[in-house]
Amino acid sequence: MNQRKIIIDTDPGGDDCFALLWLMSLAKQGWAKAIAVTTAAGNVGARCTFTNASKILALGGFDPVEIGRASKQISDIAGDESARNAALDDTQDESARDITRDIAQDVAKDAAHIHGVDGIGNLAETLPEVPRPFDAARYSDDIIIEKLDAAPGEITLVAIAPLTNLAAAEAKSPGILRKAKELVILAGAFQCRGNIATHAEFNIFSDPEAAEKVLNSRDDIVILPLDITHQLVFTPEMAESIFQTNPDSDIAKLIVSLCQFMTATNLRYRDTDGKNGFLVHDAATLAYLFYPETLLLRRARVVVETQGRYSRGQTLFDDRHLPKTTPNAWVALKVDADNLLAILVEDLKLLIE
Ligand SMILES: [Ca+2]
Repeated sequence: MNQRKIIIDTDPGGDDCFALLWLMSLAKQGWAKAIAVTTAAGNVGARCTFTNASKILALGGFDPVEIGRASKQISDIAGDESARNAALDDTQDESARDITRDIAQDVAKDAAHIHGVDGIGNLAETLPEVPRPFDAARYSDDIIIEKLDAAPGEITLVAIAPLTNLAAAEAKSPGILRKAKELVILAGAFQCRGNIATHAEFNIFSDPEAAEKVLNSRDDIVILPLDITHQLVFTPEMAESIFQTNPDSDIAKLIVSLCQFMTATNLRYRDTDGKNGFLVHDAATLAYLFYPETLLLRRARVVVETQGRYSRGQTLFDDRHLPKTTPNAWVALKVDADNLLAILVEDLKLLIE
């Protein structure tokens, strides 16, 4: 069997957890091999995303996989305790006034209002402690550089977080991202509303300069944008059907509880157009790699706005009818959401049975 080798760059994050669980299922089935998990600050601070990734991997028995911590310049800012405490203060107050303020504000420092203060629905404390110290972990950019250098053209890099680590790797080692077999990213909003600013998607908005650097790194980047992930509503019924496969499984219990939490916040923030469920954005990257029949993509020159007062973080197509020598991406604009979600459910059942 031809196993696809994967480094996944992630900021767990409720939907990140579902992507990690899906990856572990595909690995268990023999289709994928996790080379490393590199964490970034994003949905919550660097320490939380690192700890969450550690706990999720341990649940699936993937303890030996190396996990990187957010590259230095970000962990110094977003991972510090005062930032985390500030997020805690914000999200514990659920008054209507604060919710309205959060929805209306142009700039959010993280996405704890969607994912919980700890990033995974306030469930981190219910998961077993993992003896993997944050301070002893290598930085994510260093891991990306080492792994891609050691096996050029062999490893698929999947990025489902702000692109800080990838940009840091490219800055330290120019050309390194071209050594990935493929670069698949969850990013952008093209012909739909944004989810953090009017036209910006969270991962791009969190670090537009990093996104720009990554978009300029190669000419075949695969982008899964909000345009298709807005349709990926994972429902409590789906979680329940997975749970029934093996009610004793800790992963099954996590899936139900996390789905319950994420569904509540997604409804509160009107992310699902009123549908009862939550958006499993990050899972779309694995659908592209392992079930490409669920997606339609177009070739494009994609640019990112790094300056605008209202449009910072917006991704745009250059659709002028002028000769282009520099298309840089394939962008998914259509998805067979029913089938993608059904496949995800069945694969998660295989993980826990
Ligand atoms: Ca993510």
